[in-house]
Amino acid sequence: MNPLIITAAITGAETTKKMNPALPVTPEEQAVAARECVAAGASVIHLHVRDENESASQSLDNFKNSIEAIRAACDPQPIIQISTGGAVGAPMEERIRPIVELKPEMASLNVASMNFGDEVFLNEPLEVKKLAKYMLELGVIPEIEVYDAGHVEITQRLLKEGYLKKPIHYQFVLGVPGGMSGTERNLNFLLESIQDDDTWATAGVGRWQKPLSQMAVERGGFVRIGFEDNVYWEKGVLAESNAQFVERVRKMAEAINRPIATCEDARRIIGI
Ligand code: KMH
Ligand code: ZN
Repeated sequence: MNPLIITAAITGAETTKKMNPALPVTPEEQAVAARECVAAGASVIHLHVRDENESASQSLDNFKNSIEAIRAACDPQPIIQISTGGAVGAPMEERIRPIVELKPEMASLNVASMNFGDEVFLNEPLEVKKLAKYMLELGVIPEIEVYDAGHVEITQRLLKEGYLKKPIHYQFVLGVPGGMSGTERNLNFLLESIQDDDTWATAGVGRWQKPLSQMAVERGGFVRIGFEDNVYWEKGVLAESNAQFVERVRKMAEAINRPIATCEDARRIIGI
């Protein structure tokens, strides 16, 4: 089977230390978390950053500090995938700036607006196109965040219109209240909607993380885990670290002899 790319979404924008005290928020904490995750088998770090009050931030300085700390701590070097989703309510200029200024290897791209818990996650069509165009021109590889049934079709329209190029890397983020849940039926629908030369991964939110990881491992997809999506190891038990989740996914792969992608494999597969 193809090597399994494991992405660690170590921090997120909405998770707080109140929800899990082990959440890494400072650059130093994120560096330790990233190092542990890479040692356990992760090859991509999906990165959100925080300010000095631990609030979600899209500031260049916060990104620079975290990236520098993670780079210094990790060997081999994971792909650092910058979040352009930020927190709900972050203005698009702030979400675009790190792409333009820092030109990361990879970044997330959210293609549609939706309810997100009790809030609205705004991704206006013209702004999405603007962000996608920057990524295309700067050679930043987008990972398309798919939360709901129509998002694959929106992505295919963006591809047709020239805002994206093949192959598309989909991240199925399932379980957000406002999007699709992480049932096998929903995953089947999404897999029927994408094309063979695209890649896909699952990011199960909350209780969906473990079963979706298992499905993706068995079916040739990639897996995202981490505190951004889930703070519980099992019902009622907090996870100790992001790396604990990476190890669980690695064991799922080992059980079926699926190799784990190295950082080098991940760059080759993603086309960096
Ligand atoms: N925080 C969510 C509203 C991304 O990183 O691109 C959006 C998010 C997606 O986390
Ligand atoms: Zn994110």
